[in-house]
Amino acid sequence: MKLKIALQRSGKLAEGSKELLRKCGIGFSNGGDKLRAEASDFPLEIFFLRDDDIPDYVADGVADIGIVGENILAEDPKEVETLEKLGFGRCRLSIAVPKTFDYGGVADFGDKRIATSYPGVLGKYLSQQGVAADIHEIGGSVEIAPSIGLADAVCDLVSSGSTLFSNGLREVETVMESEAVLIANPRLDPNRSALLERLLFRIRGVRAASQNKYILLNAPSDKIAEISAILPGMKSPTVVQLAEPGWVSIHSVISEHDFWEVVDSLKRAGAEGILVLSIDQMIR
Ligand code: PRT
Ligand code: ZN
Repeated sequence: MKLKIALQRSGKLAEGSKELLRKCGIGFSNGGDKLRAEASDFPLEIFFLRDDDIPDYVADGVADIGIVGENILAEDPKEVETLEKLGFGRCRLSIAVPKTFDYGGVADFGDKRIATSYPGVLGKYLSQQGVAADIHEIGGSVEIAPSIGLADAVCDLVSSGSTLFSNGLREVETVMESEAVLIANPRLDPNRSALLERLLFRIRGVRAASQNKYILLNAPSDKIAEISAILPGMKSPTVVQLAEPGWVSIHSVISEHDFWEVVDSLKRAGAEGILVLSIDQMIR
């Protein structure tokens, strides 16, 4: 028996999804237009699909789990469980207006036409703001709608902002933030649930590793207590004697989030020769 996972075949989530499985130690052949692959070292069968179809496949049980953007689920909710945010495929659904639009606030969209592929999410957002705009649903190339006279504004996914910029548009409101998430069929049998738990354990290890760094530094022995207090580590820092008397090397794990603040405090406390390495796996 195998766990079946649905991934985007090509597009913005495809690479991140495959890379996540590989970092979990799961190898598979990625032969061009293949729609299906068997993992070589985990009981996993992989389906490569269009992203929009993934929630349906998972809800119907054709696939047990899948990776998809939160924006897709928000627009078209399906009977699936969201298990874990995956930290890639980050983007935001934003409203943008032509540079010539004299924008004062959301109320300006009253009676204006907004082109989008996300009529559901946008409609909910505007009604929460008490604005009645004319939402014009289009399937793609939303960014050209204002220049061809189809709409006054657009609501589309943005990551770097360069698509908006090169189409003379300016981002004015964020409707939602999104990233890739792992979803599952809510009625998995116990065998598949057990496989999913094994996979989730690995995914969490990969995620924790990417959010933490391994740090090594040299310090005078009389600073061990002060520096250890700054570096909690997984248990407590490792302290190793250096060949030079009176000096030690201190090793620990720190979160990427407060990395620079920690480094500043370490330097103030007398740390020297600070090295920071990335971590491949982290099992708590
Ligand atoms: O063929 P298939 O249906 O599978 O793919 P698709 O074309 O429908 O989807 P795809 O690959 O464009 O996006 C898949 C998912 O990636 C989305 O549902 C989001 O969750 C996520 N994602 C992350 C993005 C972006 N970043 C993104 N920048 N999806 C789309 N874009 C598009 C955006 O629509 C716009 O056209 O990229 C352009 C803007 O990018 P910037 O960098 O210029 O701002
Ligand atoms: Zn799609």
